[in-house]
Amino acid sequence: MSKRYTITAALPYTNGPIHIGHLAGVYVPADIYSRYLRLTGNDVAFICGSDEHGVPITIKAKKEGVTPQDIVDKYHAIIKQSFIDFGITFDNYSRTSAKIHHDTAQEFFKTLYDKNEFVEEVTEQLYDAEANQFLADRFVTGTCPKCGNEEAYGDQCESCGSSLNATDLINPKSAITGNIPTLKETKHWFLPLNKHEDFLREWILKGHKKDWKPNVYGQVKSWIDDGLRPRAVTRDLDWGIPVPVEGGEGKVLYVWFDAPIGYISATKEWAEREGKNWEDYWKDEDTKLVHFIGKDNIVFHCIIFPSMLKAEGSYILPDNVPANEFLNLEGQKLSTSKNWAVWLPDYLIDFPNQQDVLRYALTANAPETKDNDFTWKDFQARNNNELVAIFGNFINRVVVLTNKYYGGIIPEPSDYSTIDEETLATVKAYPAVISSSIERYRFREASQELMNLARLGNKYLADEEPWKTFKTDEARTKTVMFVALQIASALAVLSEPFLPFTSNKLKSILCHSALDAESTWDDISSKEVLLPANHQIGKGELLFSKIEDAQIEAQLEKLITSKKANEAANKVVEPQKEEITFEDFTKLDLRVGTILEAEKMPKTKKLLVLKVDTGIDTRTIVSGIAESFKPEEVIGKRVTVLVNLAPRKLRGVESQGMILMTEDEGGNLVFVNPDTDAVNNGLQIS
Ligand code: B3M
Ligand code: ZN
Repeated sequence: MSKRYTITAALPYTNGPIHIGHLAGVYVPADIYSRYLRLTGNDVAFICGSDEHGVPITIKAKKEGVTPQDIVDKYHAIIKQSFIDFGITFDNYSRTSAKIHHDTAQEFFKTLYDKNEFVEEVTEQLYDAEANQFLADRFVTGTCPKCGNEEAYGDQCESCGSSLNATDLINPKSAITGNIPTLKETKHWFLPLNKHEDFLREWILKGHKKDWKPNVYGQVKSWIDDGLRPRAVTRDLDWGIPVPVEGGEGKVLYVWFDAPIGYISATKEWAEREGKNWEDYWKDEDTKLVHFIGKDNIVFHCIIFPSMLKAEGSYILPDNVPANEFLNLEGQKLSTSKNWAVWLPDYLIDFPNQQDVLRYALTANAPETKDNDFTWKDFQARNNNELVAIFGNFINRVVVLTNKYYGGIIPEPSDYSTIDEETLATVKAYPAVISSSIERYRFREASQELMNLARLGNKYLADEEPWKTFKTDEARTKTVMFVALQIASALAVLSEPFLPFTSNKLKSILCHSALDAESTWDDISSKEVLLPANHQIGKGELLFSKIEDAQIEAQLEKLITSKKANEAANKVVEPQKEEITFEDFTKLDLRVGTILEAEKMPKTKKLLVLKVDTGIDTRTIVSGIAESFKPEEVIGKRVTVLVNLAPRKLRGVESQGMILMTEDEGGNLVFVNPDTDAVNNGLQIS
């Protein structure tokens, strides 16, 4: 029976492109779910848009010397295109700088204001006198009072997910000047979350205990049990949605107050365009509202936004918030600022038309219950061992043999054998198997069930060997090929949520559009025949291609290089050290030496043990360069040595001196080499 769904996906900040972590955490699962609901006959509004306010955007604009509008216009277009490129089928992808959103958010605020749902209060807030600016959100960092994370922001700690007031931070520091903030009075409007504690306890802790993911339920329960506090929903900023009430001059709505309302304004925009009633999707109790987010957004979608909706009084509440955990990359946290990421536009340059490979690899390894790690090796394995060797191989054999034996015309089967009947019965069960996983937001599991269907097809062909029976038993061969084609057709339909591009290709290879009626999801389990005899299929094409080791190596090198370049570009030049006298300097005895021997210090990653001819003697020097140089690379190198440094023991080895090093623009360690063919000798002080 058809139902109505409003599916939202977290609005990405428009301060940069999106990367694989965004896809894995939010957008691919949301798209799988939305595609599946449509395929099974439901009325779906799949909604998203650019989150264009907030401090990260003003920081980026300041850094680049442009306006915040320039930044959001640039990245809104890039992000919107990435979603199109990766087949994320939003019904509307809007933006919070749109007028319809400003109007909707201001109207929402005004409704709560008129209902006295806010507490208006003058409080002391963090202030940076040098920057002449209040410090909210990411304008201030400090230690999280809950978990000790030293990089917490003024509104949230990304490490433990807690929502914070800036004045909660321990040792706060201005992100603008680095100064320690002072306190200054200012008026804001607070949403008294404490007033909604009973409602939240009843609605979530009792109402959703069973069907919300443990990671979500657990976080929400801990916040409610800790006791909720009023949260400021306005800010002293100039970029954002103006506060629409008396005394709101120079103030804007807190980005996390306005952004979730972006789901509503984007639905309005879509409904107007499609001639629908937006209130059916936000105010009808029969509509199921599901928010797809990352775990750092749980507090906003399970505590703050529902409290806003409840206070406003006319909206439905989310039925589920299946938040994913974080995806790491090659063992390190994905980081926009450190450029430790795989950006979607870059991926498509290196792997053109291979969106489904990434969708599949990210789904099969999704951080659904715990943080997980994306590795290029796993990406290659998923593609080569599953998509190519199982799914693609099965389809290729079916299509090639049907063309080779029957000119692409589906043969008339004879009586089914037991194995045929068992195989077809198993195929009929797959829609329910995959549906069950999807409806419980277990997309990893669902993707593996899809691959099991492809395995079934592969095994059926391998066991029945039509290429052998073709010469000896024409009737049997026709039956086997007929059954295999039914499996291929089922894959074409059931793969659409996961592998939309492949599904389209396969449907055109099998000429689904020439059928009287294209098979639906439910047809796979109810129809006796999906592809009838005498139906003409196409010639076929390889659905997937092998990914070579060299391609993976290139990606790993690219990661390292871009991270180092980013480190160098963002390198903070250490201020000059305390002044020394000429006498101090004359104490240094610097020599040009030659490295005669080198070996790795056992059980360490960083240390090489060197034998160095200093011109005075040959001595042992332990140097922390093992992550930049192999021992054999440094033998024979002329180096600058500080020879009169007091000896010291490192891991039991006495080091008698110091080799001078510096870094190149890529952040790689390099020797401070005298630009001369000086031999082992003292450096003259000129
Ligand atoms: N802009 C994304 C984030 O925190 C944030 C989501 C808003 S959803 C209303 O990464
Ligand atoms: Zn924390």
